[in-house]
Amino acid sequence: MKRVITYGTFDLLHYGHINLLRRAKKLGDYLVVALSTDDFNLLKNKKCYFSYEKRKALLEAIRYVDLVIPETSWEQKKSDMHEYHIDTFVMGDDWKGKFDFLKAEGVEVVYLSRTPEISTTQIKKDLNLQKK
Ligand code: C2G
Repeated sequence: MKRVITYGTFDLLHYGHINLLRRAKKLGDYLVVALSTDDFNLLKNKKCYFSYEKRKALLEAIRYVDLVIPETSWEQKKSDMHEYHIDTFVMGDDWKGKFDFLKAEGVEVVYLSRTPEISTTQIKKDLNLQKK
């Protein structure tokens, strides 16, 4: 059973997120998503539209996702690799190189290409433009 993990905020869930999750799952048999909590998002300077609980419920409804855990800090990744017996760590390539240190924990580190043109920020901008 090959176990994969990825991290993120996943607010206003869109097809870019789904493309990432689908490809991440393809790298193994079991996909863990570490979902940024509302408090951690404040640290990331991200203002979420949906609360952690709502974002978690959306992710749990995705066929590729097997487990959602809270991401509460930048520092938890190393221990997560051992606690969840992870074989492969996956992130979009906007993070390329940033998490290579996890190789020292014995995991494969994979950066997958981001889906172009779509982002939560862009969605918010577009919706704002349509405001009457
Ligand atoms: N993503 C993607 N294509 C997009 C948008 C996002 O592949 N068009 C990917 C990102 O690269 C990331 C994942 O979807 O791997 C989640 O994106 P965000 O919610 O924006 O995650 P982020 O805020 O980058 O959080 O500790 C790591 C952080 O929690 C990552």
